[in-house]
Amino acid sequence: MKKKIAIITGITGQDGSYLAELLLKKKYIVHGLKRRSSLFNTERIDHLMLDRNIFQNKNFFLHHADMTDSSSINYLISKIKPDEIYNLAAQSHVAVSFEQPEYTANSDALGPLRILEAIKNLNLIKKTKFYQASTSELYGNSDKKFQDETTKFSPSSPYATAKLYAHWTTINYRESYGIFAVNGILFNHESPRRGETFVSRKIIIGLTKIKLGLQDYMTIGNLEASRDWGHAIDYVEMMWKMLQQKTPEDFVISTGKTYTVRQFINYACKYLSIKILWQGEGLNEYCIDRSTGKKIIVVDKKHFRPNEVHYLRGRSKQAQKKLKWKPKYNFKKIIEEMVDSELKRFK
Ligand code: NAP
Ligand code: F7E
Repeated sequence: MKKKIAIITGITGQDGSYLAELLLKKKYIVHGLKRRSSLFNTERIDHLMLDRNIFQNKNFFLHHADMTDSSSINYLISKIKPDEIYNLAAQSHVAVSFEQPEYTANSDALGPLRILEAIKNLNLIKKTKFYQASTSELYGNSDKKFQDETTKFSPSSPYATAKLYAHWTTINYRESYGIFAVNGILFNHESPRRGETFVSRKIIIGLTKIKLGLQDYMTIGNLEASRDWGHAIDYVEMMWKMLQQKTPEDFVISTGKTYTVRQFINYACKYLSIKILWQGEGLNEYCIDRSTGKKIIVVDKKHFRPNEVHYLRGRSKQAQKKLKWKPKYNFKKIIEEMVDSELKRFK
C-alpha cells in the first residue's frame, strides 16, 4: 500500500515531535518544517534523525521554512504534495504575544492562511487535508463552567486573537472551497518536552533543582489561574484521528478537570517530598520549605500578564463519542512523569 505523506509545521516543538513519532509508527513519510536558528533546535527530534531504520527507509525529512514566508511554504507544499498537513508552528507563548503582537499575528494568523491558500491554488483541494492547532485560549474569560464546541469565544491576548483569525479562516476555507480543514481546540497539554518557560515545566524544573540543591528559590506569577491540563502524547493522537474522519469537523480536546497553578505546585512538592507552607498574600505571598524555613517560591509581579485568563475547563463529549477520546494520563501522572524526567536529567 502507498505510504501516506504528511507535512508537520512546528516539528521542533513539543507537539510536533510527538506527532512525528506517532506518524512514523503508522508508516507515514513525514516532512518536518523547521525555521532557521543560530543554535541547534532539533533536540526533541534528534532521536528520530539518528534512528537507522527511519533514516534508511527515507521516511523522515526536514526542510527550512517559516510561517511568515509564503514562498518557502508554497514551494514545499507544491513539491511534496502531502496527503495531510498538521499546522503546529506558532509563536505559542501567551505572555510573549503581548510583547510581540504583530509578529504573533503574522505567524499564528497569516501563517495558516498562507498554507490554506497554497492548498487551494496548487489544486490540492481534493488531496490535502489540513489540521489547525486551535486553542482553549479562544474562550478567554468565559462565564461557562465548562467550555465546548458551542461556547462563545472571547479572546483575551494577541495570541488568542491571532488564533481566532486562524480558527475562522480554517472554517471559511472548508465551507467556501470544500477543503478538508479542521480545528482541534486543544486545552493545555504538557509533557517532559514542554517548553521551559510554560508554567508546568518551569515549576517542575525549579522545584527539582531546589530539591537537588542546585537552586535556592524560584519566582512565580498568578497562583490562582486554573487550567485543564492534559498530556501531549494523548493530544497528538487526537490530531491524527480528526484527519481520519469521514467529514471534517472541529473538536474540543480536554480532560474535563481543572487545577490551579498553586495545586500544581502543591502536588509537585508532595511528589518530591518537599514539605511546604504558604505565607503572606497577593504580591507578597511566598512559600517556605518547612524543613529549612527558607523561602523557595516567591510571587513576582513580572510574571503577571496585562490580561489574564483565569479559568479553563473543557468538555469533550463530541470527541469522546466520535473520536473515542479517552486520555491515558491524569493530572498526577503528568506531574510525576515530568518530575521523574527532570530528576534523571539533573542527577
Ligand atoms: P511549541 O513547543 O512552542 O512549538 C512551536 C513550534 O513552532 C516550534 O517548532 C517553533 O520552532 C515553531 N515556530 C514558531 N514560530 C515559527 C515560525 N515563524 N515559522 C516556523 N516555525 C515556527 O508549541 P506546542 O506546545 O508544541 O504547540 C503546538 C501548537 O499547538 C502551537 O500552534 C500552539 O499555539 C498550539 N497549542 C498548544 C497548546 C499546548 O498546551 N501545548 C494548546 C493549544 C494549542 P522553534 O523550535 O524554532 O521555536
Ligand atoms: O500559563 C500562569 C499564567 O504560560 C498557564 C500555551 O501552550 O496553553 C498555553 O498557554 C497559567 C497562566 O500557558 C507563571 O498566567 C503563573 O494563567 O503555562 P502557561 P497558557 O498561557 O495557558 C494554551 C492552551 C495555548 O494555546 C498556548 O499556546 O499559569 N502563570 N506564573 C505563569 N505562566 C508562566 N508561563 N510563567 C509563570 O511564571
